[in-house]
Amino acid sequence: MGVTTMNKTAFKKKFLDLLTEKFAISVEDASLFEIYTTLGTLIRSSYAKDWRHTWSNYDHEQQKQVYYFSIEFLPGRMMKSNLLNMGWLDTVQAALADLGIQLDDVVAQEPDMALGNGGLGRLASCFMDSIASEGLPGNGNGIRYKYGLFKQKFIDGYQVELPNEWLARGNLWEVRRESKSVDVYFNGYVRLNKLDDGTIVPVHEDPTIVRAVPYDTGMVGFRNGTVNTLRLWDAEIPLSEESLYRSIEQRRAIQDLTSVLYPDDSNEEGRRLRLMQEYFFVSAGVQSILRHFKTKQQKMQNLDEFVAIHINDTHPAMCVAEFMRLLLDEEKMSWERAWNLTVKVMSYTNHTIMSEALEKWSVEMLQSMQPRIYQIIEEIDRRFVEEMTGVVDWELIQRTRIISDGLVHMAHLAIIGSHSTNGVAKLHSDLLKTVVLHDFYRLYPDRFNNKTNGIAERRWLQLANPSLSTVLDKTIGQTWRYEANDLHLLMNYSEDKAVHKQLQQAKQANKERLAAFILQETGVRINEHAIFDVQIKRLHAYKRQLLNLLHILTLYFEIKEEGFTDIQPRVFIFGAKAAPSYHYAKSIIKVINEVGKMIQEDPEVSDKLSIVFLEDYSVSLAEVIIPAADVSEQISLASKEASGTSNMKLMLNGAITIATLDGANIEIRDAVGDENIVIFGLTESQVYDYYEQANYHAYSYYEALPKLKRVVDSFVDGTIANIYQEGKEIFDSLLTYNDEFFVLRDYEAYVNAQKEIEKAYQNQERWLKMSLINVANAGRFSADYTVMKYAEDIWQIEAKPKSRKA
Ligand code: 26M
Repeated sequence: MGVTTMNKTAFKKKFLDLLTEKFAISVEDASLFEIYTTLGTLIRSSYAKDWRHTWSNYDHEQQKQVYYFSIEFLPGRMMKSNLLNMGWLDTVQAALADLGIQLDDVVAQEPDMALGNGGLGRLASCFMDSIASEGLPGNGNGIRYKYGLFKQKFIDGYQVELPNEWLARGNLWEVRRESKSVDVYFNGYVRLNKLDDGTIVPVHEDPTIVRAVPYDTGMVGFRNGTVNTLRLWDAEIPLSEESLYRSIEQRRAIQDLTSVLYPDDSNEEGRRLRLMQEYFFVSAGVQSILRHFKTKQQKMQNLDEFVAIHINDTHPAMCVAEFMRLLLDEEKMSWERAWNLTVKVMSYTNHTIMSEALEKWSVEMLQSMQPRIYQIIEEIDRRFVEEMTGVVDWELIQRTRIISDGLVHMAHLAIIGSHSTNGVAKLHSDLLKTVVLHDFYRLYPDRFNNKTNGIAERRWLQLANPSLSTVLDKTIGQTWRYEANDLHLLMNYSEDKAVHKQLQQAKQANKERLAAFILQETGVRINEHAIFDVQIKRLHAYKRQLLNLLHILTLYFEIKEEGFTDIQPRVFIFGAKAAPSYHYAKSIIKVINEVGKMIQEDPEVSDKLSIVFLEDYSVSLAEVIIPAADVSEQISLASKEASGTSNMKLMLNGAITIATLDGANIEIRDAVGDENIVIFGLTESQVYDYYEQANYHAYSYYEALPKLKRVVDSFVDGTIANIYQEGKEIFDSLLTYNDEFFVLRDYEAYVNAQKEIEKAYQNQERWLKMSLINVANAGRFSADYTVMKYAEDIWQIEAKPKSRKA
């Protein structure tokens, strides 16, 4: 790569030349956006050769590649991570400084690429970074939405959604590849043509044809010369004859196809456009894989030696049927051979146990939109039932078959049509086997496995937290920058007061940076020496932001009504978007905002407590919040959070976790030990006992605990202004509807756990040691290790031996 040989002088010359070429302007007169565009163009053209080589090497070496199909990708900004991975970051930062430019001002010009809702989309992007950084042959396949996840504003404390036009000023990183376009068929009907020799050929009659045009983005590996491809598809009107006569409505329908990302992060609403999106990127992706494969001198029968397809949640589950369709109808393969290949090629990850999120489509909708795909799914279902009949009992077959009660069950299709089903943390994978997918586990025990999630530690530590990174370099050397487990070297300094001091200073600098940001965004001046207590994740009842609020109100009343004075000052920081149609979640936002206002306007408490609910939580905002966090709130009801990944990011940045034994929190506890995390609340088995015995009575906790009663009453007794309806709604959810997520049950344990946090913080020596141990043990959650496990156990792909650039 020409990249690492780039020195400051050479860079400056290239940069200034390009600025003149592109804009005919001097650096003094250039706008930040012109500088951003110039730098981006230079970056892209500098990895272009590696991108081409990566691609042609995979081909030349006939390497097996994985294609990660995901309806969401959430990379955030890309400029700084590209610079880091190319090995350019320090050089460019210094060169620009010489020219009087701050790199951070330049990178802020880039809009976040927010083509995802939350955990699932961000995980896909962390995986793209790690796959490239491990030199693994892997590509992403998704949708190029015109509008990203909505922008969130608060008006009178209410969430308001605004469109996110992320492409308005163009996108530097993508390359449109017209020549790789494919056609995707919708609607119409299937005629089975019988040929003279008796073979039957299905013909898709009267289809609506949509042209799928790919936009490719380079995924730059960390200093290894690998640049993989993220391929996102856009829908266009085909230029063919008949389309000239398309009605306005038909044209609109095609443009709408890739227009918006659905903003629900768990509720399946079964909308027709969503189903169209799913088939669109599945068909385009699978067609382009097979088209490319056919350019190789290889037999179709050996396809599984060259291609792995990963189904990220059920949204791309139609990969199974589309792959079958192409092998059967286009390649004229026998059913048995095609099916054999399909199961070997496909693998599936489940991301949630919440039943509302399990996708089911009505037979009617799927059949009318995809007549041929529906036929194939029917045949997969028929053969499944036939194969299982007489082998297992009838009820089990009825519960696991793909089509039943007029619905097509997408998870069933994904499991039956693949060789691997994995959960995303140990507990989650166990629950899949014993509860959620137990029936399938009985049928296919060997297909089930765990792959605990991971995070791109380069982004979440090296990029987001330079202050801590510098301390690490000085203390343990630089190897942690590419071998995350080397963070463990920090354990040698767990008692070292000088290192503690440096960690404290780094944290303080990050807290000051966040405080300045908060002042600028909200006008609120927060106490920089308070505990920064952070809960950042989608707003959902099961994640229990409400429990956090009950604790805040408890502190409030202790100060106001019980005369407590010696509490450790705390700033409670929230970042969360609610799905626009999720009424209850929006009520929680409103109430948190009103409580925040009440506290802020009350001088008796405002120097001890404050709530900052930052608008428009995003990847870039997370990069400012996480390094400044002292406390990480991971308080979902045990069994509900499949893994969580903000828990890993916060731990990596030295925050102490207060958590239930849910998702990956359990593995974080195992990593740091009981003394370095605060655990509270019901366990998963206690939750399931309540379900079995149906003996939870929320009201009895309300009655028995005076502090809890005071807090819950405040939602309806006028204590908090402007929440008449929302307060009532929340009050009722707890008492009238018996508190679905056991908030009142876990309240007392949570308040006590918070006291433990406070006590630990007041002993800074102890706190800094805890914090250090968290950083030191976060290496195991690097997505580099996670994707290597996927590569070995599931995809069976290999990296070429590493040639790491210094
Ligand atoms: C469904 C239908 C319509 C529109 C959107 C959806 C949908 C979108 C995203 C449903 C679910 C979606 O994501 C679920 C998700 O983000 N799950 C989270 O995945 C993370 C990565 O594995 C885990 O860490 C989280 O625990 C899990 O909640």
